[in-house]
Parts: sequence; structure tokens; C-alpha cells
Amino acid sequence: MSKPSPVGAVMIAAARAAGRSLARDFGEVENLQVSKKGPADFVSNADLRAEETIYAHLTKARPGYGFVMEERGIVEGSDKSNRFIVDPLDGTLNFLHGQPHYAVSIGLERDGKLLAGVVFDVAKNEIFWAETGRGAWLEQRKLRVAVRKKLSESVIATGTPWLGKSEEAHATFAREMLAMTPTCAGIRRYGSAALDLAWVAAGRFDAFWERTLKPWDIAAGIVLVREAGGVATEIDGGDVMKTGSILAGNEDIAPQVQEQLRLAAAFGRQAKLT
Ligand code: 2AM
Ligand code: CA
Repeated sequence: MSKPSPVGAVMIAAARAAGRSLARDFGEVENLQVSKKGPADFVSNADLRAEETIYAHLTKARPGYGFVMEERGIVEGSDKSNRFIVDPLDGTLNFLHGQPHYAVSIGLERDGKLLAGVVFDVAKNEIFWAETGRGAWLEQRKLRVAVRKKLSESVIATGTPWLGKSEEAHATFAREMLAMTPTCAGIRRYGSAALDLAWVAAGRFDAFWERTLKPWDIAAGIVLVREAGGVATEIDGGDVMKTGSILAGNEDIAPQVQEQLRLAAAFGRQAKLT
């Protein structure tokens, strides 16, 4: 059964509409690379246009639902149990640099629980969607997380801290890389957390970890991973939607990654003592 529920279908339609707008703007970015002002303003407008499209679609189909949106922030709805969690353009830096790896991410939370998620890879025209109890899908293909059991055979995705993040965040990441790289087949850093999670669901990555993301980066991807039979939890055992520090993967690989991250943290504590 690869049929979304009515609200799932609405989310997919909204993601596709935003994707059309982003695809048009992405075509322009290349021309702008050479302009003096640079494409940054243009891209933030592309982002806003896409968010506007999603908001218009979703409010029309589900008036009253609340929103958490990257640009607009929190919009209280009259319906207190449902809210959409929206990132109109995940992978902004890729988009800005003309790299075709960016996505629209739309999650739905009902009574505080993640219920549905859509991640649309616009450049590759891949719609990943999942709903609790209906599975995770890429078009007609039912998604399952990878079955690998050995970390030494696994490809692990991550996200690096960026400019403006604390020195501590950069140091933590450096220690985590030091702990991870000798243990796995490869590390990848593609720059869109929503797609990283969709790719875990699709078995293209064996696991993914990144710290201090925002709810809109991960809401949809979490539903995808869980419905594909994987685990998506907080790295240190907290509430992942609060801290945004996420570890996702299959049931065998995720704990092995977590163990390496624990070793990295212990090494950090040791480093501070000496
Ligand atoms: P964004 O593209 O919507 O900004 C990559 O590490 C992840 O971090 C992406 O999902 C990205 O989402 C998010 N992120 C948030 N702020 C960022 C920034 N200033 N630079 C790079 N990535 C950022
Ligand atoms: Ca994002």
C-alpha cells in the first residue's frame, strides 16, 4: 500500500509546489554566482517564496492547524492538536553554491507525536514520505533501513558545525570524527539533514548523527527512519525534538555509532582534566 492519507497527500502536494518554485530559482543561481552582490539575498528570497507556497497550500487544505516554520517561526492554530513543522529549503548552502542537493521538508505532529513526514529532493525529483502505520516510501518503493551489522562496512553521514557555532561545538565534532573515522567504511557530509535522514530510511546511509539541529531539519526525516524500521533518537538520551542532537540508523549500527560518540565524549572530559 503506497497511498498516503488525505493529509499526507496534501503535504506531498505542498512539497511539490514549493519544489517547482525552488527548481526555477535554482536555475537562476548559476547566473548569479558571478554578480557582485552575490546570490545570498536571492537565495533567501527563494527560501521565503517556497515557504509562502507551502503555507498557502497547507492553510487552505487544513485551516486551523498550527505551524513551526524556519522563516515564519511559530504560528498558533485554532486546532491545538495538529501542527506542521516546515523547512522550505534544507541544504541552503548547497543551493547557494549551485549544488543539486537540497530539499523541502514537511512534518506533521499530532498531540505532541510525530505522525507524518515528506522530504522532497527537488533536483533528483525524489519524494520520500512516511506516515505512522503506513510505512516509508520513495514513489512506489517501500523503504527499509540498511541491514548491515558491521560498522566496518557502513557508510555514516554527519553534519559539521558551521561558522558562528561555539568553539566547544567544533571541538566536540573534531573528537567525534576522530572516534568515528577508524571504525567505519566511510563518512559523508552532504549538507542537508532532512535528506541525510531520508537516505538512512532508504538504506543509502547506515547511520547519521548531527548535533543541535532545529525541529524543522529533522521532524519529517524522523518519521521516515522510524517507518523504515530504523531508530531515530537523541544522541545522549534526551528529547531529540528539543535538543536537535540526532542519531539515526538501523538497530545494529546506531548503538555502535553511539558507543563511539560516548568514547569521544569521555576523551573530551579527559582532555579537560589534563
Ligand atoms: P539549512 O540548509 O536549512 O540551513 C547541515 O549541517 C544542516 O544544518 C542542514 O540541515 C542545514 O539546514 C542546517 N543548518 C542550519 N544553519 C546552518 C548554517 N548556518 N550553515 C549550514 N547549515 C546550517
Ligand atoms: Ca534546515
